[in-house]
Amino acid sequence: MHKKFDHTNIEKKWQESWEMQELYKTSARDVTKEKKYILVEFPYPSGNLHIGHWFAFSVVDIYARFERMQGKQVFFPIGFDSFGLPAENAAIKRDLDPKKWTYDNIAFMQGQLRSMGNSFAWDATLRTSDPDYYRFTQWMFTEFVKNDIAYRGEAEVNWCPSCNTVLANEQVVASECERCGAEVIKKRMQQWMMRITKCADALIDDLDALPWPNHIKESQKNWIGRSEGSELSFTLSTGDSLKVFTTRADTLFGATYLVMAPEHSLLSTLQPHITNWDEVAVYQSETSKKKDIERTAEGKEKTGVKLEGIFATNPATKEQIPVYIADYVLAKYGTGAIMAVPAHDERDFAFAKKFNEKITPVINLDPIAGERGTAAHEIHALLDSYYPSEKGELINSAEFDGLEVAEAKKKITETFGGKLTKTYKLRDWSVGRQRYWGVPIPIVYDPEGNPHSVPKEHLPWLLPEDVDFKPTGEAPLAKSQELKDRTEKIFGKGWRPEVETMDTFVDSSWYFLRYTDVKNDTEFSSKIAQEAWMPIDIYFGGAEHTTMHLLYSRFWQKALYDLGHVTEREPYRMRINRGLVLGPDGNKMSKSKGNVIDPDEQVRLLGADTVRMYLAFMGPYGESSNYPWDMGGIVGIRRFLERVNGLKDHVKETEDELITQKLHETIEKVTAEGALYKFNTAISALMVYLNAVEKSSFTRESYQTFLCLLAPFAPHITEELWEEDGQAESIHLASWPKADRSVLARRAVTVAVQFNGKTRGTVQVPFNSEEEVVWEVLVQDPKFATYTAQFSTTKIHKIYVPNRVINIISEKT
Ligand code: ANZ
Repeated sequence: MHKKFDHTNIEKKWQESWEMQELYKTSARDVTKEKKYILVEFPYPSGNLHIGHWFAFSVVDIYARFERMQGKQVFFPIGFDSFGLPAENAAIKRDLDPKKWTYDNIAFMQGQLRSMGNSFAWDATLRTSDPDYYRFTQWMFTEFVKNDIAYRGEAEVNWCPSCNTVLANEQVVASECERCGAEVIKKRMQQWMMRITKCADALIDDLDALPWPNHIKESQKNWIGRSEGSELSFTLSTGDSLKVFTTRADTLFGATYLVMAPEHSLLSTLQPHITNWDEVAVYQSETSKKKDIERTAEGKEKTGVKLEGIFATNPATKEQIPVYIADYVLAKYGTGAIMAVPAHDERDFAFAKKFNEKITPVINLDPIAGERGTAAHEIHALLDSYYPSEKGELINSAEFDGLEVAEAKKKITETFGGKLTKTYKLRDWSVGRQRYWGVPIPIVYDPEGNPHSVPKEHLPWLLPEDVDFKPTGEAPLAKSQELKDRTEKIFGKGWRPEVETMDTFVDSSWYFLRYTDVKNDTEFSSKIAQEAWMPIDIYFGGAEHTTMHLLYSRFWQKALYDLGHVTEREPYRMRINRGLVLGPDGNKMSKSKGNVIDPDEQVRLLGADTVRMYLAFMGPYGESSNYPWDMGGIVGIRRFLERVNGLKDHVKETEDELITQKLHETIEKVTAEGALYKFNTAISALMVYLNAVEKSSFTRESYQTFLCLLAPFAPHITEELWEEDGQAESIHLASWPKADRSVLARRAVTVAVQFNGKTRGTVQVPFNSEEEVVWEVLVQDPKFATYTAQFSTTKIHKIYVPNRVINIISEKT
């Protein structure tokens, strides 16, 4: 029976009650229980929770409650990633104070977060823009400076020549500055950097021990892009030596020309010898406007300039070969120069075709030629394509002919004085920003211009407030008189402060450590607190953070670990990515499309229980699929809860055996599916059970069990019904129901009956029956009489799949 309920009052009542009872407060670690540190990526205080936040937080709360009822000691904190550019942009646009804007938003969003009815440990909350948080961010930075993990070095940045400022990648829209529309150029500048590349191997190798989904590990590995190969040197006609990076040293005899990145630093040395420098300079300037992705796009028309007046010598063939610059070779990868092997590399092949360079196959083309090494050139002409050659034997390679690729890589590298190396796509992380609303980099410069860390006793090194942060091309902190005076007062005349702030990815690189010990004002987190809670048992987040945030924070943890400040080498034991909630039209929600679902409105109309349960019902969590919002679907969930609200009318002294069996099946299913984050199928199981009970009746004990199973999904209404049932203690402190194996064993199952592969009906037999039992039942069933009668004359055999199907096959005589 449907029974309406007043969700607004019920939800408010219980949210207040839970808070009063401090139900979800983090207690001291109880070692008799297994710990479960459940982390969700904390929100940026944009001002309003959208449906994606609900999807991120309330569905994970189902999991947190589920684990808690199963006897784990759950730690489920939430905070705010509250530094960042949007505050500054909003401030510029509307002439507001970014701090006020941020903290007002936080206050508002905290109210919205509470309306979810989540079991967050609010006592452990934090905001990364609070001085007592960022003083530790600054302290870590100074530790990293001391240990050469943070350093000042040159890096290529996006530069807006009109705003005179460095831009983050997100601020470059189609090669233009997001603010002013000017064309963005690449520029090399002195920057504060983090030596993440030093950890590249550990960041890849330590993934092996983690049970993360493979696709997440793979995208991290691809981002780091480790490649094992060789460095080989070529002597140029000028006497200079040019180093190339290759993963295919075995193809050295096929290297018919060299290509340097247009930005290669050796070019300025070679300039006096290059007779077509004008052409080179034009090409260099064109290249500087292009992004790496454009330069290396597959199938892109190859361009380049031959360096006239110089040549190189192939150390293996002793041939004189030309040298080019071309944008398909990137300055920042490997050595910024390559040996081109057009016979076996697709890009080199396309380039050689266009510039008419020689193509010499050096790997056996056997599979096509039929005979080793024959007519390689002709085959090439026929194929009109490069020939991929990961495996095979060498040809046209003098004494190396006949060697396998793998062996030849080593031998050729050794013979020609090269060395085996690894190279990575990952670059060091530049962390300085010419922005206002961020952590001030705790560095001061002495009168000679040398950087010094701000000592611990002066931390937090406060963000000055007398700053005009409107973009003028200068870092906003440079305009603070207070910061200048403060620096001179503490350090002496002529000292000046660093005026850059840190990238916000720094703030989110260690927040999970702080949660474990937020009130500690001498350390960022004590070893005791870390030993109690770290590592994070499961980290839920958006698929878009698989690379940057996830990698930066793993690096930060490793850097702290190497300095002895943390107990774990890896912060996250498990990682699950979620997808997106799409608009009802199946498109990404956006104001311009008018397809945005406002969670506050849904909560007002249908209640938080309905909204969270609907989000969980949309599809399996953690498969990073995207699900469209369905109004009919959410109303269906509300109806389900109204039926739950009327369920006690079905409570009787006794219940049918089948209902009992169904309950234990449901317990089993909800428990198993919930553990795999498949909350949608867990909810289906609860629905199936409800349907069965509504047609029959059940005992009070079964009613209570059902409420417990539903409690993580719909925490408010179940609590209300639990109280109505006369329970004194919160349902969320109840233990998770256990399926009774003996009941399950009694359960009847339906087995399909087939004769010669055709289904002719079904039989009911006890769960896990032996073949003989099924056979006994079916021969006694009159509906199969016409089939079984035939078997007295033919030989038969049976194929039986327990609980599913029995197939009786008659053998032809
Ligand atoms: C000769 C060769 C022959 C190559 C062959 C490949 C196939 P991964 O695996 O992605 O690391 N390369 C090296 N440095 C480069 C740069 N800065 N910009 C563009 N390309 C570069 O790729 C390594 C291969 O990419 C290297 O091996 C080199 O081409 C090219 F049959 O050298 B190879």
